[in-house]
Amino acid sequence: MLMAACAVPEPYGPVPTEAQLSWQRMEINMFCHFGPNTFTGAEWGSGEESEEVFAPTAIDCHQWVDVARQAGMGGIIITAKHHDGFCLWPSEYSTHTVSPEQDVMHQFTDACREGGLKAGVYISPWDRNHSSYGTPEYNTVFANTLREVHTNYGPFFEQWFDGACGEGPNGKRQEYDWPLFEGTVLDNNPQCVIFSDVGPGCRWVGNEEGRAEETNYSRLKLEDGQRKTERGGLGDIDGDRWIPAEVDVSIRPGWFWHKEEHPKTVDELMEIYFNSVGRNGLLLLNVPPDDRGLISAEDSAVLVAFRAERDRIFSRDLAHGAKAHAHHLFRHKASNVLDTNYHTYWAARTDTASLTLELDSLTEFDIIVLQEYIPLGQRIECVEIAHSDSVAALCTTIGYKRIVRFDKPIREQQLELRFKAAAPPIINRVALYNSKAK
Ligand code: FUL
Repeated sequence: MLMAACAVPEPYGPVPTEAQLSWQRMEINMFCHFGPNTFTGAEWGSGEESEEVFAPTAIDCHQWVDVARQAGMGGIIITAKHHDGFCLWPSEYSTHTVSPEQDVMHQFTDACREGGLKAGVYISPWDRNHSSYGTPEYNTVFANTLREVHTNYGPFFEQWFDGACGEGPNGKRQEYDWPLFEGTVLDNNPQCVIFSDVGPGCRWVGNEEGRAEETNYSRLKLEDGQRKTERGGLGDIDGDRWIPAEVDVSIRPGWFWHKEEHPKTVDELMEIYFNSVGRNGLLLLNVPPDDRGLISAEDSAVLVAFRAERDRIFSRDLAHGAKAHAHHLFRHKASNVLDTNYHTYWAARTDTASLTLELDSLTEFDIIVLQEYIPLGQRIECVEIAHSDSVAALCTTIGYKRIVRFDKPIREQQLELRFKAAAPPIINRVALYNSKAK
């Protein structure tokens, strides 16, 4: 029999669907920009490139999957069609495509399935090649294209809709029929998380630099499908839909591979990690395959080192073996924040509530990881981190995950976390790390 104290608390506000929750828990995925631009040096192809331009000499999507797995990523999103309109599969709805023998989407989705990674797809509505672009007919063409990709190569964990809307071959812009596009994806693939500037599955964080804001609500307020307030990556405190932020950024200066460009350093990638995953965002890191159709040795070496650096810091939780006490009435006990079971949590009874961690011995740490149990909503608006006579106030959000860094390491045996929230806090994880430890 379940004790009353163990009953699941009421959710607060909108909550993620199961698909959104598994998506958020992936934390880091790979983006692969690949197409004619890989061979021409362009970032936005004109749509007039000859199909023969696309000629990878040694394409191997299994290699992409191996690199992504080694980098600790759970999924890969491929640009099946970028703004130049070139389709990486032999589409019935376009003449600007690979040959049937070259079907990259087939190879890509097979490699993901075989390697145990989730496959996602970017299909640009902006099309600089298609003759119907800029006319109402194009919306039907694009919906057919979506159906074709999702039924022949799906299921996909994410559909990436680029917000770009430029001119087509006849100089006209298209009025996109978003409800038709979204409906087509979801009819064929109900679990697919749809990315766009405003969701419905997840939203653009508002920049391409790899940075969410410190305050980042996973809620949005929309009116007629449009954002009510323009607040970049912040989300909306009073949002009525669960639309979390995705942080897309490229490992290189461009989105496509260019011979003369080089990847970011491990330190730059770590900064991006802290500013994305560490600020309640999902990191979508673009790693563009080269003109052979392979991820370059330079990029994979940085990715492996990036993974090793995360493992070095986060493999030893210094709060392991500590005791946690709640100071106020609670519904689920405080010690649940210390285990690694995602679905156990400390649930307070009051909007302002605190807990103390008592560590085994004096411990030096410079990172605190906090996680709210988002299946019951996002609640925290402020947390104070108090120890000895110092209090660091963090009047921002936590959400799925917040990684707080301290410039100077803290050496303490006891630590108090005081939360202020819109509804009683529900925290499923508190962990401490020392980034300087060997
Ligand atoms: C942008 C596009 O215009 C870029 O080429 C790239 O695909 C990026 C991810 O999204 O809107």
